[in-house]
Amino acid sequence: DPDGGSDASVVTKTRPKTQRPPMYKVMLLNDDYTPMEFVVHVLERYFGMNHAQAFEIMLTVHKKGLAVVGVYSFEVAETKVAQVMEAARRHQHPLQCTMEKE
Ligand code: TYC
Repeated sequence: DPDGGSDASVVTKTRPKTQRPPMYKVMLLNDDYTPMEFVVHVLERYFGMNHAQAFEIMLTVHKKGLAVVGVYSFEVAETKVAQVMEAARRHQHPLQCTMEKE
C-alpha cells in the first residue's frame, strides 16, 4: 500500500460447486383395499426392510395417507415404482407408488 494506509485483509476461499445428481423420494399411498400384509411384503421385497421396519412404515402410510419409503437416484426410483406398480397389478390391488424430486 503506497500511502501507508492499513489494508483490510479479507481472505475469500472459493468453494467449487460439486455436482450431485438430484435424488427422488419414492412414496407409497394409502388406500382402503390393499391388504396390510401385501404392503409389508412389498416393503420387504423391494425396499430391503426387515419385517418390523416394513410393518412400521405400512402403519404410517395407513394412518397418515402416505410415507416416503426411500430416496434414490432417478433410475433406481423409477425401477422401484415400476416394480411396486407391477406387483400391485398382478395381485389386483389398487396400491399406488409414486416418485418426486427431493
Ligand atoms: N389401508 C389399508 C387397509 O386398511 C392398508 C394399506 C396400507 C394400504 C398402506 C396401502 O400403502 C398402503 N387394508
